[in-house]
Amino acid sequence: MSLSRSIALIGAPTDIGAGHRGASMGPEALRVAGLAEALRERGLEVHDTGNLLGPYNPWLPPTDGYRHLAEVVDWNRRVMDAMGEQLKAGRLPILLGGDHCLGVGSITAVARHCRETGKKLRVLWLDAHADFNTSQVTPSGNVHGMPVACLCGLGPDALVNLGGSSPAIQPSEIRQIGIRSVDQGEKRLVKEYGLDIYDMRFIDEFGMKRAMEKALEGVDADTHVHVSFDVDFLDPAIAPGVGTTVPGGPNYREAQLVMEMIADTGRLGSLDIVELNPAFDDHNRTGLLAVDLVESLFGKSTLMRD
Ligand code: B3U
Ligand code: MN
Ligand code: MN
Repeated sequence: MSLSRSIALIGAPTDIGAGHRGASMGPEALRVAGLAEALRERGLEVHDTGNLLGPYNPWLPPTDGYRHLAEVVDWNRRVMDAMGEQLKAGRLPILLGGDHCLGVGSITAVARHCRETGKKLRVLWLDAHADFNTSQVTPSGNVHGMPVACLCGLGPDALVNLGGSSPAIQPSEIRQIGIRSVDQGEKRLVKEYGLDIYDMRFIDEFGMKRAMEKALEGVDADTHVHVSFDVDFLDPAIAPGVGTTVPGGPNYREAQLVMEMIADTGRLGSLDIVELNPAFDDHNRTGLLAVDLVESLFGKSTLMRD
């Protein structure tokens, strides 16, 4: 098992890239739901590094197709540095978002770490949305709808080049699972860039097992697996605590299977938990569910194996 036994929690309390306020409360909701304790229970060493500090949300309309671009860049730089520092120290960093615009900083750090250590990278993007918008095609200007495009080299220079070179990742390094909401112009870009997507249609037809087998194809001993877990991936019936619910997502059993199959690879190297929005939640139900699923991601439910 290559999994680091030492975990670092990094809180990034911001909703700077989102269309609803409240994801800024995500890190605390995950702590209150017992994330650190649950991981310790798994025999892992957990260092909660606390929350990063960044600019407040001015809640302005978009300019030139982006909302709060300068603040988004600022937060992402802090996230990139914090994730990079923990990876360097040999810890498995867990980013507690915060909205999904932070995936740019997080995954830029992970990609750089992989280049430096000669590892292959596999990003598993669990989400209702493809997050592949640009300033030209975005319906909202919200940067949480753009991080995958930015990572693939499509977006504002400051985000695309956050780590000093572009693109941060190749489209062939990412697999998207659970997708069911893609905007019109975004669809064209996703096809043009050849993203490997296991959408709800695929999951309905072939099942989650097949989707995950395909998404994990090629993951081997030299692979660093990064999971970017947008909580709106889950069906809103079980996970109401997100800003942008999309009906028809994975149910509890399907979500558990996703986590278990990733755990079975033993290659998890880093994780984002993003878009948890306590302002929309019911007594932290979604936060508790996220912790439950993360436990499975760290091997809790592979009861029959060890
Ligand atoms: N695709 C839409 C909505 C959206 C994307 N990501 C989330 N919502 N969470 C947009 O605004 O880009
Ligand atoms: Mn997302
Ligand atoms: Mn989403």
